[in-house]
Amino acid sequence: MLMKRFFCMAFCALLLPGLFGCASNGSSNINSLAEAEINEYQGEKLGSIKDFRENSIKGPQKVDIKTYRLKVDGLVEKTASYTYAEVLANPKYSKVVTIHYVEGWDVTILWEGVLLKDIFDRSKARAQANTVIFHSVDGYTTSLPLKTILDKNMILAYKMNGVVLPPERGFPFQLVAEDKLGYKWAKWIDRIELSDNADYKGYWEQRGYDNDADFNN
Ligand SMILES: Nc1nc2c(c(=O)[nH]1)N[C@H]1C(S)=C(S)[C@@H](COP(=O)(O)O)O[C@H]1N2
Ligand SMILES: [Mo]
Repeated sequence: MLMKRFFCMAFCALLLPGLFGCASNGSSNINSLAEAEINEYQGEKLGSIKDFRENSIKGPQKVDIKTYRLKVDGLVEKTASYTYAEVLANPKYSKVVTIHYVEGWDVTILWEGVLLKDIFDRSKARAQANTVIFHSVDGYTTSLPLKTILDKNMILAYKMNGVVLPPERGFPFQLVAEDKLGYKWAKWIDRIELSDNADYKGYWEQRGYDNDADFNN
C-alpha cells in the first residue's frame, strides 16, 4: 500500500508534469535538454552562442526547412538543389574556429558542418571557376576565392557548440570563413555560385569593406 502510494506520488510528481510539458510545449523542451550547449572542448574554453551581437542587414531570418533548398550553380557541370537533409548526408566535420569582427571582438566556437569541397566535387566545378559567391535568403552576398576555401578546408556549419544553429545565427547554414572577418561568414545561405569573377564584391564589400577581409592578430 505504501509502495503503491509512493509510485503514485512519484508518477504525479515526475511523469505527469513531464507529459504535460511535452503536450503544451511540443518537443522543444526535450530537444533543448538533449542539445545543451558545449562550453569547453579538449581543455579549451569556448565562447557561447549568447555572446553574439545581431547586426545583420535585415535582422534574423526564419527559414522554413520544409521548402528550403541549397542551390549550387554557376561554373559547374551539374547544378544542384539540395534539401537540408541532403546537405547533412555529406561527411561531417567539426573544428574550433574563432570568428573575429571588424568591431574588434571575437567568439571561439566548436563548429560542425560539411566540407565545401565535397559540395563542389559533387557538382564538378569547371576549371575557370576561381571565386565562390554565397547568396543568402535576406539578399546578403559575399565571396571568397575558391582556392582559399579549399586550402582552409572551410565548412558550411549547421551546428555550433553542439547545438543546431539558432535562426539568428544563420539557420540552416553559416559559412565558417576561418581567418576572415565577420562579414565573410554568410548566414542563411541558400545559393552557392561558382564564378570566374575574381573582382566580385558582395554586400559590404561594395560599401567599402576590404575584399580580402584577412584577420591579422
Ligand atoms: N545573410 C547574412 N549573413 C551575414 C550578414 C547579414 O547581414 N546577412 N552579416 C555579416 C556580418 S557583417 C557579420 S559581422 C556576421 C555576423 O554574424 P553573427 O551575427 O553570427 O555574429 O554575419 C555576416 N553574415
Ligand atoms: Mo559585421
